[in-house]
Amino acid sequence: METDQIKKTTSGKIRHKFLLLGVVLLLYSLVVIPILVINTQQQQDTRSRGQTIQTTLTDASTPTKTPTPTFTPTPTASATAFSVTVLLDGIGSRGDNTNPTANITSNKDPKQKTKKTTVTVYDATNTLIASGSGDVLYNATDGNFTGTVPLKKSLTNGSYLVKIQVDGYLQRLVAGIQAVKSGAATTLPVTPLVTGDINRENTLNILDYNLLLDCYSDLAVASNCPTTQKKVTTDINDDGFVNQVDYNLFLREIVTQPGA
Ligand SMILES: [Ca+2]
Ligand SMILES: [Ca+2]
Repeated sequence: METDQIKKTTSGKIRHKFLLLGVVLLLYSLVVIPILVINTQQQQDTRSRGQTIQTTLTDASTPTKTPTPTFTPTPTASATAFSVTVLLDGIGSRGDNTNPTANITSNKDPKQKTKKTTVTVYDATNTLIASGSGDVLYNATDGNFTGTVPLKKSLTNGSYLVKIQVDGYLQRLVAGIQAVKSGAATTLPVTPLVTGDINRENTLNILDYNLLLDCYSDLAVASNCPTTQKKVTTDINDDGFVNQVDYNLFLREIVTQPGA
C-alpha cells in the first residue's frame, strides 16, 4: 500500500517535470528562437552593409589613371648668322692702316690661326638688336680670316647695321647697310681691321703704346713683360716677337680714329 502511494507520488512528480519541460520548450520556441532568428538576420544585414561600405571605400580609393602627357617638340628657329671675312693689319695679304696693300712686311704665318670674333647688329635708330661670337680661321692662300658667326637670336627680315670686332683689333662698322634674311647666313663685305688695341678698350692711345714698350725686346731684355699673355697681346703682328716691326706697325695704326 505504501509502495503504491510512493509510485503515484513519483509518477506525479515525473509528469509535473515533463509538463514543466514542455512549457519551457514552448516558451523557448516562441521567444528565444525568434530572437535568435532576428539577431542572425541583423548580423547578416550588418555584414552586408559592411561589405557595401568596404566596396565603396575600395572603389573610392582606387587611383584613377593619370593620362600620360604627350610631348610636343618646340620648333627651334634657325639662328641668323653672318659669314665673315676680315683682313687683319700686319698679317697675311693686308698691309696696314697707312698702306693697306703694302703687305711685303706683313706676317704670312701668324701664331694664332683662329681669332675670336664678335658681331653686333643695330637697327636704323642705332639701337643694339643682337650680337654673337665665333671664330674666324686664317686662310693662308688669301691671307685673310674667314668664318661664320651665329647670333644669339634670330633676326626678322630687314636692313641692319653690323659691326665686327676681333680680339686685339678696333671694332669697325661694316661698309653699307646689310639686308638680313631671318634664319639665314648673310655674307658681309670683306672688312679690314686696325690692330694695336693691346688693352682691349677699343681705342689706340698711349696706354697701348706703353704696354708695347714694356715687352719690346729688339736689343735688350723686355723691361716689364713677365707673362706670356702680355707678350702675346703686345706682339701685334703675331710673329712671336715684340720688336721694331710691331713698334713701326703701331705708329702707322695709331693715326686711325677710335673704333666704331
Ligand atoms: Ca687700347
Ligand atoms: Ca711681332
